[in-house]
Amino acid sequence: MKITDAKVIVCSPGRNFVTLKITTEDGIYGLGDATLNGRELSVASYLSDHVVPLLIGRDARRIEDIWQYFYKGAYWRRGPVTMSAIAAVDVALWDIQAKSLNTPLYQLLGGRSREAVLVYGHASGEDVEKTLGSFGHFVSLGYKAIRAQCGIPGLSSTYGIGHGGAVYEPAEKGLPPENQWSTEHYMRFIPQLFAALRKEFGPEIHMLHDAHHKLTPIEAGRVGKDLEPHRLFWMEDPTPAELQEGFRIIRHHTTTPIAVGEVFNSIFDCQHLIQEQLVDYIRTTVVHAGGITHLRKIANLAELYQVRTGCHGATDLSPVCMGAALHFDLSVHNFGVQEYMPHTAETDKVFPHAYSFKDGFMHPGDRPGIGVDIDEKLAAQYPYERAYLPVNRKLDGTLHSW
Ligand code: EZ4
Ligand code: CO
Repeated sequence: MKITDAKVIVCSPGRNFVTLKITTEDGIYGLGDATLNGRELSVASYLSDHVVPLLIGRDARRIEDIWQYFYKGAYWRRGPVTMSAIAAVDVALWDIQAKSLNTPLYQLLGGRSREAVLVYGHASGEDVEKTLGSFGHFVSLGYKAIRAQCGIPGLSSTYGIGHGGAVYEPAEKGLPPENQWSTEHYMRFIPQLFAALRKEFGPEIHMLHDAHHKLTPIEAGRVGKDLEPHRLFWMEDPTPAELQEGFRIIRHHTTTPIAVGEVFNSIFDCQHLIQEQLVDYIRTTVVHAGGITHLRKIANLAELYQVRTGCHGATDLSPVCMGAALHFDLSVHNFGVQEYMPHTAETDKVFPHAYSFKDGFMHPGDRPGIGVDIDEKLAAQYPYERAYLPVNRKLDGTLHSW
């Protein structure tokens, strides 16, 4: 089944997405997400300038071989741009393979390991009261797992907080906004937030929190310890993970479960974290970690060490990625939870999809392939708009992780 065409579609139905569409000689096509938030055009160029010319004429069924061809063949390995481009090719090929066999993708990945996929939603607010309100809204929608982020008293703005009741959007149009940070303010406040949430919502609902790489290992150990009475499902990205051994310090101080990996792009980024059992959940995702092919290898390594998956799933991962992730989640044995932020109505229209949400769980649907399509005519009405993630500065102006 020869590949006859491949094209990169950049569109911005509310936010930017990069999509690869691969077509074969018999007319079957597949889609892959290649969106790298805030650096979208670099992957679009990597694909159209350097990958597409090498795809034409190849046998679309040779998914593993094509993966290795682009990974080893480029000489320059890994990195978010390369791995997102390879992921887009990989997912498009899995989509084609499943469509050609007239089956939903999960059937090719070992079949269902569960009935449906537990997802967590994003509650946030400028203060405790608003965050409680937002959390309650997600409870009323049926969510069984909810992440809570809150504005910090004394800081003018914090990443991940929706304003005026709206959900937050990762990346804003124009140049990067700047937020304020103080670890001391945060550490004093965050246990109070979760005490209030537990008091209001009881012991059963899963509560998650994202520290977004802002702490040192020993600070993270302290936060984890202070949060222990509130039994979090996980504390995410407690410290930047370039320093994998830093997680050992966190482990020495707290039993709060740790999740990490949304910025990782290969198995080598998490090898020690997994093998030394320094984390509980690995958050690598389809689009940024080399597609279904590479993500399965990460999950298989994690399974040996009782580390579960918890794929990133914010709105900057397109519906194409969400669809692929749900097939992966449904099939992989050591699944933990899937992040889910619904896309806007505009985005959903550009990417019609078979996946659905019900009562806190999602299902990829049973359409052949990944079950996500693109309306190219509609996509063309939403041209690319420059947008960036924010930066973060400490109160004295020093640049900090966000
Ligand atoms: O910052 O998706 O867990 N979710 C997150 C997101 C990420 C963005 C990055 O593009 O941390 O808000
Ligand atoms: Co995160």
